[in-house]
Amino acid sequence: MSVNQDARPDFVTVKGINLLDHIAKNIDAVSAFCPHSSDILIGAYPKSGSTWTVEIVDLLLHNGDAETCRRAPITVRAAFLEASDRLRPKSGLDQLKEMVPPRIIKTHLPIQLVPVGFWEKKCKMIYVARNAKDTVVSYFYFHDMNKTGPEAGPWQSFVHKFMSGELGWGTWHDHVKGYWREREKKNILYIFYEDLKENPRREVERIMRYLDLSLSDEVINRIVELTTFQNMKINPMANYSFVSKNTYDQSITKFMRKGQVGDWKTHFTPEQSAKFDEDYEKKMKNINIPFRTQL
Ligand code: PPS
Repeated sequence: MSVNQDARPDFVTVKGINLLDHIAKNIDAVSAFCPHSSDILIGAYPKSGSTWTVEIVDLLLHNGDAETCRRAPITVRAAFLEASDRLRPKSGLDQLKEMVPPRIIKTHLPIQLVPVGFWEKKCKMIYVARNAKDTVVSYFYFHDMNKTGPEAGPWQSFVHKFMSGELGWGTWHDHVKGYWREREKKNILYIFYEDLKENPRREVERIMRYLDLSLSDEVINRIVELTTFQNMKINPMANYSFVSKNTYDQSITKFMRKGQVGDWKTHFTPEQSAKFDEDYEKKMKNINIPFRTQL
């Protein structure tokens, strides 16, 4: 483990993956975590739609009851597995001790760092993936407003860091490939941000069936409505307005920023796009994950 001594939180490399230093310190305890078989794990590379998926799952588990799902901030309703107590009142692991299964657990860890207990207990896991170009744009803005991690720096160099795996939670390419390869063996439901945007009802129903739930059309329609970008953006229990400005400074960029597919087109120059695509082809060869960069 190599430690960066800079004052502002920086990354520490754990088994080849960059993690924020306070999360890296937690990782042995996280690896030893033993879930309950009814716990539901939601995984994603950062900025790929994990908040959206958590909100859908919480509503599914509570029969689409909006009031119940506003009982607490989303960070309380779903534990962030690897979070430390440095920036939150409690670490993810301490929070889990106080929750009653079935618990919703969110992680950004790549599959090789997921505690084996999840596979041993055959927990259900939903992995949400988003196309690389929109993910890097969202991640760039997030670095600007997230005061708990390194600064974004210029866009051009940020894209370079994304391609070379220097950002938190490692390379996007390895992340999405790792879960894709294991999805059948480990019974992971692999969903796409773009599919959720295209046909949210279809995807909510897929998640519902995977969770062995059967809800009425009326309830499903309500869940779809409650989890639109517009509605989540104004939901104080989902839009992260509950965290302090020292954590997320939303006067810079909102957590619920744009929620679009294809926003990358307003950020990449044609040259940047061509270079990114060339690198993508190399890293994603021999695997066919049906990502879409536009609808
Ligand atoms: S985090 O910080 O890694 O947990 O972020 P994550 O929640 O995974 O991803 C944040 C992006 O998802 C967008 N988002 C949504 N898009 C569409 N519909 C809904 N309901 C929704 N909820 C969150 C959010 O706006 C971030 O994307 P960008 O492109 O930055 O807007």
